Amino acid sequence: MSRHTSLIRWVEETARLTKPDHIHWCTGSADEYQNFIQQMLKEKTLIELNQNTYPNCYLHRSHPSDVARTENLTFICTSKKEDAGPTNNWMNPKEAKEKVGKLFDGCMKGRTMYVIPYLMGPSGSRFSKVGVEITDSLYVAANMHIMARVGQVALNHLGNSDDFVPGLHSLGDLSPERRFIMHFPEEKLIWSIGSGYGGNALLGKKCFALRIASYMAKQEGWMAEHMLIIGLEDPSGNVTYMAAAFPSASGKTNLAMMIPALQDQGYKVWTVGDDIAWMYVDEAGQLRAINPEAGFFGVAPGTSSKTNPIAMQTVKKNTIFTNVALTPNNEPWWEKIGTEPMEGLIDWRGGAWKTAGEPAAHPNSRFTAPAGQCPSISPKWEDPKGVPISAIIFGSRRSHVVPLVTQAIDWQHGVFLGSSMGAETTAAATGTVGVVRRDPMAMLPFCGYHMADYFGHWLDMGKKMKNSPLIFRVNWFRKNDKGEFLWPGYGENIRVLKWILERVQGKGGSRETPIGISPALNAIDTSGLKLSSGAMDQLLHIDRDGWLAGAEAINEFYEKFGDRLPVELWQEHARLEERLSHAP
Ligand code: OXD
Ligand code: MN
Repeated sequence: MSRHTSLIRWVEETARLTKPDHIHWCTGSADEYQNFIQQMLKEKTLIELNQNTYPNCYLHRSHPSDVARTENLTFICTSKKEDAGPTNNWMNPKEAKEKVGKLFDGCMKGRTMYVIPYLMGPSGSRFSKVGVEITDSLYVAANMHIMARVGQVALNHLGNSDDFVPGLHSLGDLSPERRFIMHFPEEKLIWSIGSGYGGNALLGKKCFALRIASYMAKQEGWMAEHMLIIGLEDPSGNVTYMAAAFPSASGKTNLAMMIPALQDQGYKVWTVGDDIAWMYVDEAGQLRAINPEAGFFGVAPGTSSKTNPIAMQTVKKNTIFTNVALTPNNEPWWEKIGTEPMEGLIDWRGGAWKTAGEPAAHPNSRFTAPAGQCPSISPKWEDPKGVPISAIIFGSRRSHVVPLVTQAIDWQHGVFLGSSMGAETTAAATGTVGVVRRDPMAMLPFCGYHMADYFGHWLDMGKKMKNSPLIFRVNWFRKNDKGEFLWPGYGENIRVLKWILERVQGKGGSRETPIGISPALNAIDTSGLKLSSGAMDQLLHIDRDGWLAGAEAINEFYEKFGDRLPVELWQEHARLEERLSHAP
């Protein structure tokens, strides 16, 4: 099928190592997808959902120990340890290949090896890149059909070049003891074994489009970021594009598909992407972004026709659900879907749901759905040139201290805000949920090289831009003394986006504060919004003591990087402390 010699050589080498019974080259066709589905139904690794209400939708249940990304088993294998930096697990590439190579030896015996050429990014874009995933998981092959552009389109893009990112994946024996997600950025190579979970196994997503791509981006002068991309249409019909970084499971898909509360005023949100942005500076000095993915791999729990009606419509057809619960009517169900759990509900493990307090759907249960069928998909989502980015937003869950919105003073200060962002952990990765950790630019688990060099790259990229996008920090999750959310979130977040848009347009009332530029009193449009009394003051309040403690936490974090941390960030840190010390 392929005339690409280095690709064929790699496939042959891999087959010699993994010893599959059969090799299947994926074409990416609709027939092929249906064959995969039929085969999984036969093998009982997929359950057919109600085809009247959810046509072409299926449910997959993963192994109960394989339900989220495993950051502790994820490695960056650079030849020098210091190039992976203090925030990544590191293994020497030779040692990694020996150790994990043994696990791959014969791992596909009795199985079929699927070779999946795929394109990340729109067809015809010079910013799109080719990956080839080899896997022994049909579930992975089917999901890749949705998440990337698979088959000939990728081989066409490759042309005569051998510039593709190889990714070898096997389910192995699914044991966490023999689970490794390995990245070799210097060779642009991925090896993943022992997990079938999305972020560990759909290698185009986190492994290529973030970890390997961030390394390539640093070398080649572009940016690979954990960001959604939206177009905000204003009442005049103008569309302004924004990119926003939030840690996993913190509402990115909801924001990307928001139905704005201020629809009556003429605002509309267009979805370009919900998870990853590849960005570059064009000839005119404008930052532009493409969405490298072709589908959404979204968190199901909490998604409802109230919180995200667009996602609910998007997943009504052609969707693979993973680890959600199943109703007696054969429909998917999850916590906060908008209906009460019913008699006869089957939980994500496949047993009758009865345990009070135990969720029926796994908290990190997911849907995989084609982006093109999303009702709010932007007409520009596959524009080969990408979309021009006017604002960059950093957000995370913080119950206290961090205000609803703050604008950075300039690009350098914005890089400081992003690099020092703290976030409460979520169920998207294994480990404790709800503890604050530093998650710079929401990239902590996804940066394929030394994070201090990554900050330096951000600073350098700013210098290449003529009109760099304005940078903002947002927090939808601030709580009052009773532990209740102060801000309603979801569609109401448009009120914050409206202020951001006004700032981009050189309008929007503002005031200087020790931590950056805040909205002036009444600058956030709260028309028609019932907030409890004093809530807006609390939402925008600058908690001086909290920020002083925060500055100390940033200090500790920055110290990890030693003298590799760009001096500009220490300058910003000193300025923050200085401004706080003079604050009333
Ligand atoms: C995701 C994640 O799946 O960030 O997008 O974990
Ligand atoms: Mn993500």
